Amino acid sequence: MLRTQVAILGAGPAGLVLAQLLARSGIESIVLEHRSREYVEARVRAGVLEQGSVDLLREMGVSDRMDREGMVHTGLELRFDGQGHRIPLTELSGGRSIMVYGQQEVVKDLIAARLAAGAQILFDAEATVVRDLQSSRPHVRFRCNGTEDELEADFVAGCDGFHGVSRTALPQSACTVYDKEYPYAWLGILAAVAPSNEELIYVRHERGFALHSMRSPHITRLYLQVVPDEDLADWPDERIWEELQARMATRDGFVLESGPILEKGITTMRSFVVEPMQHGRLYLVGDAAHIVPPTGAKGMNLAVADARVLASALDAWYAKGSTVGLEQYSETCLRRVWRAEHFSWWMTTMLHRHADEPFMDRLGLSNLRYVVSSESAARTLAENYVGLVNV
Ligand code: RFL
Ligand code: PHB
Repeated sequence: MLRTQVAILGAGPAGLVLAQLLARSGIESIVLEHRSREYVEARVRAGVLEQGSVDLLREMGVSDRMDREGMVHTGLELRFDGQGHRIPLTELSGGRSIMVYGQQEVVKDLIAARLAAGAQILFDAEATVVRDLQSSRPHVRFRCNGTEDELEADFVAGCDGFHGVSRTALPQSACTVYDKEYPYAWLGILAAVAPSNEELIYVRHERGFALHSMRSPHITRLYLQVVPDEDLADWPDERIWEELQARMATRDGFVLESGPILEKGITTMRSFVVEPMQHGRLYLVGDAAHIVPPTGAKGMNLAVADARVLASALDAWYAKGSTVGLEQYSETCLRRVWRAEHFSWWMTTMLHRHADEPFMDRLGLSNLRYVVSSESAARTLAENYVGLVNV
């Protein structure tokens, strides 16, 4: 049996940011991660950090590589009817910006920082049961290298993502789930080619949504709207490039550079929130408690924001015995979560094609026209996209 102050399930952005913040307050934790270190460091996911997440990574002392290799963006493009419209994010949000830096790079930097400080991250360790949540000594059972073991802690942080085990420990009678599925998915690729534009391009097209993003001056990240049960086998590389070319084309001859595809995958889309995000001494953090469709680039940022709130509440508990922060954890996080839920739903429905619901298509187009022609509508997009300070 292992013992620590805070048991953290999951070494994604939520678990790792929490572990790093706790360590800075002198609070010990052990992270249990189901997958191998290689696996979590290679998993391609989000790419956009809000200003607040960037500031926090700097405060936490893990920003050296991000500041060297990350790309600060002050605007993005909305493209429809074959024409691009730039939204000057920084100008419209009082000087705030976003950083384009891969989630797996954030994860690598945080793992390196924790391990260099001698912290314990147990990889290939799958949590199977979380119990005794109403006692002052909650336990986590886990399986590591074929053997069963147990971790005892003062608190358990469920940072194990949407498919993790911790949310299942919430009794159904004590929580409410809000869930919405979308009739589309994203086919995402990573290509060894320089980005074709300096900024992100969100495209609405008759054939479906497309997104141009990037990871470095040599690597482009691109997405296409597809159907949820799309078979990747039906998408040879040439078809992907043809579809991207068709959707991204502009009247003035935009050129999308193509190159070798390094990685491809399909992501389904959903909106999901469980309330409250806490039960006894278990606190859910990040995707374990909520999911947004990726069109607003909010998932990783919400995980980081939750971790910050929980770290500060635990710090107050250990330093002063104060329970106020812990009691308010769920309510505090949910305010930001619901703002991001709305923004992500709004961006998603505005930019995707709704094959079976032409009414939604018309609304989306009208909304886009409004955003690119009204400064207040564009400001609404900008301040949500770079991340609101107060929610
Ligand atoms: P994670 O990253 O899923 O980490 C959870 C970790 O827990 C482990 N785990 C377990 N460990 C121990 N025991 C168990 N029983 C366990 N079960 C699971 C898992 O192996 C994993 O390592 O959740 P976290 O930390 O809450 O972070 C959330 C983010 O990963 C997620 O919200 C974002 O990736 C979403 N997202 C985006 N977010 C943004 O902020 N900006 C973006 O631009 C953005 N783009 C995206 C995205 C997600 C995407 N996909 C693939 C869903 C683009 C895509 C395509
Ligand atoms: C990405 O770069 O992976 C990315 C960017 C913006 C999004 C989603 C994903 O909205």
